[in-house]
Amino acid sequence: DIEVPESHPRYQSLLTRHRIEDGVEKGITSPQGLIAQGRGEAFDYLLGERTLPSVDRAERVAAAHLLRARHPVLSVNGNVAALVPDELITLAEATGADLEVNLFNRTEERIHAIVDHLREHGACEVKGTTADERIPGLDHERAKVDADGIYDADVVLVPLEDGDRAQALAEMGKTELVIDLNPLSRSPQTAAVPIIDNVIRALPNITTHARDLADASSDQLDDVIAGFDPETVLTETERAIRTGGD
Ligand code: PTJ
Repeated sequence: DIEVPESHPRYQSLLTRHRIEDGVEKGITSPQGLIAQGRGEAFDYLLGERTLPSVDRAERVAAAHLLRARHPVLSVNGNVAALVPDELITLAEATGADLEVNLFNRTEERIHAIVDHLREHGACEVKGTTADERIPGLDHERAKVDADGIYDADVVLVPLEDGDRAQALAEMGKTELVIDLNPLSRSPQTAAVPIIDNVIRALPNITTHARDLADASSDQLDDVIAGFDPETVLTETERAIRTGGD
């Protein structure tokens, strides 16, 4: 393990990088995950490495969707498994969501490595190994999902998803909650709830909102969801990136 002094101005960023490197070494994260992380870091830097107020609202709406869902699923890829394994499990517990490993560069080896990794972190059940259904409109490997997981879900949280699959899931009628630091990327643009934030900040904050809303009635959850406009988040984050302000 590397030692990064907490006083270092880029402490969080260095720690994050180290987790991704570690993920690649363990066979959890794909080498392309390093490139994705670099891209994400650039956007995070431009956003001021903070959760903007409109994004915090989106995270509350995401929590309401997960609590309101018939069958919520958190999709797990090689980057989030390396970066936020504990936070994924905590959010799944707080909202009653399933965890399902679903990869862009799918290999059985990496699926199993991620399932084992999440189990080591305390997850009871992790889906993604059955792969007995297909998302229509995608090529074979990327279409694979579990029949009793993402295929059946009505609400799916997809952190760092590629645009094609985000669109294909939306076309199946699923409510998509997309975490992606790039507001210009196609996946947050097709999402019901675009969350333009680092997964490292987004997941714990969605959990905080879920706990806060735990006793809310269905009507109260619907009110949280009804007032939400995804365009506002995309516009405000893009403006913040361009101007360095809120
Ligand atoms: O493990 P796999 O095979 O499923 O592959 C996962 C990656 C992420 C490698 C794959 O889906 C991929 O190549 O994604 P892209 O097309 O590079 O897109 C990743 C998006 O996530 C980019 O828009 C990044 O800006 C964004 N991103 C990267 N790191 C973070 C992030 N968003 C939020 N938090 C981050 N830490």
